[in-house]
Amino acid sequence: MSRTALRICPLCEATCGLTLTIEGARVTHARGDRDDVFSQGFICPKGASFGAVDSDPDRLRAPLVRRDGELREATWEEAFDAVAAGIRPVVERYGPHSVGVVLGNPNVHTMAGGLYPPVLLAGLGTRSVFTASTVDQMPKHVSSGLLYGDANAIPVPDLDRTDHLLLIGANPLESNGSLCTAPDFPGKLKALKARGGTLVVIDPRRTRTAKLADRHIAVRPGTDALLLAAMARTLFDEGLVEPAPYAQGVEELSEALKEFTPEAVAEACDVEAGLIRTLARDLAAAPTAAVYGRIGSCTVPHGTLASWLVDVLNILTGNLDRPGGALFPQAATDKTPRPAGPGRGFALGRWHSRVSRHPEAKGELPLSALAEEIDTATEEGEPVRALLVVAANPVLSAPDGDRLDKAFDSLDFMVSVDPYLNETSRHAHVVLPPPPPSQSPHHDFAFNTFAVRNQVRYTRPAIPLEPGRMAETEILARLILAVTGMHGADPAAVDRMVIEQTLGKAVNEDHSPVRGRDPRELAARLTGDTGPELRLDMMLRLGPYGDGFGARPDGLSLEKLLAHPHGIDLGPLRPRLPQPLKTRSGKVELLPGPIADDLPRLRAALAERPEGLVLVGRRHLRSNNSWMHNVPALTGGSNRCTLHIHPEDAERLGVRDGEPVRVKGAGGEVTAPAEVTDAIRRGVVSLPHGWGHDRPGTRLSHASTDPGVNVNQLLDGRLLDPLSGNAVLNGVPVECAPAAEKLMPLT
Ligand SMILES: Nc1nc2c(c(=O)[nH]1)N[C@H]1C(S)=C(S)[C@@H](COP(=O)(O)OP(=O)(O)OC[C@H]3O[C@@H](n4cnc5c(=O)[nH]c(N)nc54)[C@H](O)[C@@H]3O)O[C@H]1N2
Ligand SMILES: Nc1nc2c(c(=O)[nH]1)N[C@H]1C(S)=C(S)[C@@H](COP(=O)(O)OP(=O)(O)OC[C@H]3O[C@@H](n4cnc5c(=O)[nH]c(N)nc54)[C@H](O)[C@@H]3O)O[C@H]1N2
Ligand code: SF4
Ligand SMILES: [Mo]
Repeated sequence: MSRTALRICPLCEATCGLTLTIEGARVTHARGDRDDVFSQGFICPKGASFGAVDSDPDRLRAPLVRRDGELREATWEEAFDAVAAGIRPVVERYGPHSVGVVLGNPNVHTMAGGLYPPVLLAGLGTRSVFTASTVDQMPKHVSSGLLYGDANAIPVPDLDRTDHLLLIGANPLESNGSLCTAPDFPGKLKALKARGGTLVVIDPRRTRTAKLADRHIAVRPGTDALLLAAMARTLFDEGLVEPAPYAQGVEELSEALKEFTPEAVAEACDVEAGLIRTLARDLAAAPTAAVYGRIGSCTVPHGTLASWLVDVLNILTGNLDRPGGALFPQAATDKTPRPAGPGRGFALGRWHSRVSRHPEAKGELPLSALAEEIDTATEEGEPVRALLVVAANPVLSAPDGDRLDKAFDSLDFMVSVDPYLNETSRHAHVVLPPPPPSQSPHHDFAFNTFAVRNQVRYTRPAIPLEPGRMAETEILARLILAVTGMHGADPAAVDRMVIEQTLGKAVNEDHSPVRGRDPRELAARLTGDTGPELRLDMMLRLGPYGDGFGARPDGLSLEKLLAHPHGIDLGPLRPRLPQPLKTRSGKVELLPGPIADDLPRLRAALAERPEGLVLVGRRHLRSNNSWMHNVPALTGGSNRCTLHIHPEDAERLGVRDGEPVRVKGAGGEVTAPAEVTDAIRRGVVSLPHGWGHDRPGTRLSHASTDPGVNVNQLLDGRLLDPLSGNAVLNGVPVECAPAAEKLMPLT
């Protein structure tokens, strides 16, 4: 007997609705849900393998606890006892900052990850917080914080309506999009072209996305900020700047960009000055246009400046906040919008990391600094002695995994919340495995705030929890209790506390639909089968489309959402300014102080020309960072850990297709097979990340048969974008030689 159930796909940011076929307790098939209000039936090869990902036999079924040096299966009770006994003494003896927290990428793909980490961090009171954001999009948060006063106010290109799309360092045909949640991104790009629009792609590789483009510019890695600055300069020089009534600092911006003429940047970027002018003119001339930058523009030395310039170009051409341009989505679980007006602004560097004095950004320290925060003693403060790792695999995903390996081994205590025993979790004293996605409820707290269309969807677990399993929401609630000295309390108390606090605050807010009401009366009205559902109901009802607990009877609630299993469409993106602004001026602040202070560094880059090869990354459609190489259906073919190298470079170095190449960077050396291809520009080589599954003590039976190498071992962890603390993962100098030859040391 088979049945079907709906499940939003958690395997990338596109959030497609899936229809799962279920036999017994197993997903045997996945297809796109044609009635899904957002994805309308789209599915990619990865989503089609949902069943294989879900039922991977290597997924842990029970907690592991280290005894006599070995990780062994244990009961949940034993596991949480061990967590409390391991963490509390560290907090009590060395203070809260001695407990580090690492939050990885899948937290934005789970309900648990959306609801509990903020409570965990507040409860612990630690400043030792590290997340995947600082190997990813932290530059964008910082530029948004500075421009708009809100680090989470990230404008999204209006893919369905734009006339002109400029993509920088993004390859949505493989990644399916990021900070731009759009099911069928490839189809949307084709539709743009079919309606007469223009697609421009800036990428040192001729990617599948670049092949679709009307114009592809193979920029020199790491120089996008210069290129974008010269485009902005051109807009000023040629009188193409549109008035921006909500912005301040246009004159100052024009002055600050003076030196960045197309001629001045052309050589550094390796893009002709005339072409840069054309790019700027085309952008200005399009009826509507959107500039969008992603990983390739963020994970570079000038990541924050490039991220800022992306928005500057949208603003100067009048495309920010207009249909067809780049707009701020409004998610159903956003906080009740407050009236427009000056806010508190965005602060950077309120504290610093202990060892290298990196400024915090958004309350986080650079993931690249995690190893030194553990393994280096200083006069001031305590090192990190215990670590809670939730859905992260920094040994492969962050720079210098070998050093992290050693640092993790030196910890007093480490907890991993992870379905796999992998390169990182093998160091833990306790591993707490969440159930597979089919057994978890789903709502996209994070991605709906980046979606190209406002919509809301919720799916309950497609399969009931197997005996012996614990929902990840409950795992995290119990973890919070165990590490904050409340071990053994009812996990529902965590949800009750959040509900009480949130409603208590809402009834005192002037703009709230529940102003003046009794929070207990409101709490009693919440519906849902679980704590997380009650919280979702509360957020929906207080939110911008909510029923306001009766104040707006037609509005959203969980009950209403459950009655719409394929979701509720909330319409296209709409102009929202000035409401989202939280700057002190109440305006878009075009040239914020920290940005102006960073411009001299960009000026210095005008003269930089890398002499040798530089390394960039790449993604493959059937993969996802470090944790999907264990599913046979998704590996093989072109999804391999090879070094892409241009034929001319290969010939010069004596490197032959398929033969091993030694690659050496400032942080170490790896050997990978060469894949000679002219789809990469000369002087650039590419390795994908997330590989290197050859470490002992893991349980990844398929991944370890074709382990690949860890590209991040080549990186120097000290190389950061200073404003955001984001790791530099692209445009890194390397040396390559056939494996038999000896490499010269890097200078
Ligand atoms: N060189 C280079 N390095 C990169 C990048 C790059 O482009 N180049 N990209 C960077 C980017 S953008 C990111 S986001 C990071 C990602 O780096 P991480 O945040 O470390 O994410 P993953 O490598 O995907 O590892 C995710 C971990 O979560 C576990 N997991 C999977 N599903 C779940 C779940 O439902 N619950 C829980 N609790 N755990 C789960 C997996 O087993 C795995 O251990 O990597 C970064 N590293
Ligand atoms: N299939 C798959 N999908 C994924 C992931 C995955 O691992 N696999 N990871 C998910 C995550 S965590 C994220 S953050 C997103 C990322 O989503 P994207 O940003 O779209 O990711 P990539 O496919 O790595 O595309 C980055 C592109 O930047 C180019 N690039 C490198 N350096 C530079 C540079 O200096 N300048 C310019 N202009 N371009 C440069 C690279 O050649 C590459 O083509 O993808 C998500 N989706
Ligand atoms: S595009 Fe992303 S969300 Fe959609 S089916 Fe593929 S992996 Fe899942
Ligand atoms: Mo990411």
